[in-house]
Amino acid sequence: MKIGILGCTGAVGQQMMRVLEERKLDIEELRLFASERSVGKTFEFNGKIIEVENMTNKNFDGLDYVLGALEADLSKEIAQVVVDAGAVYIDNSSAFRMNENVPLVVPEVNPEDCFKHSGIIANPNCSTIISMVAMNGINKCSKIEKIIASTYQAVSGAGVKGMQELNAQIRALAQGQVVLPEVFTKQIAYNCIPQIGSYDKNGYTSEEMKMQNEGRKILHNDKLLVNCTCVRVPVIRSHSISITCITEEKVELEQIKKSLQETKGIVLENEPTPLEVSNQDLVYVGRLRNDLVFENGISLWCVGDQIRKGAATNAIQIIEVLESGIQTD
Ligand code: 11C
Repeated sequence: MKIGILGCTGAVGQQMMRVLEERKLDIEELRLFASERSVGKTFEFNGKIIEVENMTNKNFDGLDYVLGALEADLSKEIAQVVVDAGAVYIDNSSAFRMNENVPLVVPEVNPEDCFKHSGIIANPNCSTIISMVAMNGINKCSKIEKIIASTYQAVSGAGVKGMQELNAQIRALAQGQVVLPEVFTKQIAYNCIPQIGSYDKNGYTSEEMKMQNEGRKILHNDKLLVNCTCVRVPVIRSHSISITCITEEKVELEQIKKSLQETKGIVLENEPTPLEVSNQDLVYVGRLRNDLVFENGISLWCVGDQIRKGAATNAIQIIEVLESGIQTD
């Protein structure tokens, strides 16, 4: 395979390189692309030194897959050029997620959708990926009708600059200095910020609405209702989500536990924390219990590494599904 990475210098782009190495994909050539200021930088991949190319030259000829780790507006500009060059474009941004002819895939949940692409496949939002891996185990027992979720999102969701801001604020505060927020709207060190994304007319943010809009597409359930509150927390790189889901029929907790244990990509552990779960590709599910308010409600806590399963690994698993050629539906 010949693979390209767009936005190779960012947190997700860098992680894509490492995951490609770890999962031992059969790669004949890897090409790295970034904006002009990174041209000429080098990175080691599988023991070889690769020089970063200028993305704006738009030379993608000969590539089989291009992984996009760009902001949505840049991704929109470049996607068609990638597709016209003959590559399948796997985009981590929100640019194409809700387009009808773009599959939105979590490989543990809806791998069959990968094969319905017309050149572009989208990676879902990171909290949505992690939540849907967990929801999949329950949805198999009885259709999930409603989800009430609160996210505890790491600063890695805002990229390298987000992680730098948290570390810099902790250091500055330890020295008694005043800190001014740049990446986040308020001080993130020793704090929680109940806003991620821009506000919609309904009072929810763009990030919160992704859980419903993208969740409907991934679970193939247009009627799914989601009430989500997204919160930025001073954690470096794994997102946690507290979820109550309401199923069509009453399902015994033991049956749900068994289904989660048998579901791909999940580890059941009572109190998983973001620190413990970081640097892994699995979604940890804990605090599984019957909800006290809704008769068919199940409550749980799930955690996953945002840069890996919430972004880079998910995109590379999509390549693995396409290469396996196995359509499960
Ligand atoms: C965050 N989840 O933690 C966001 C970043 O939909 O791809 C990724 C936004 C997205 O800030």
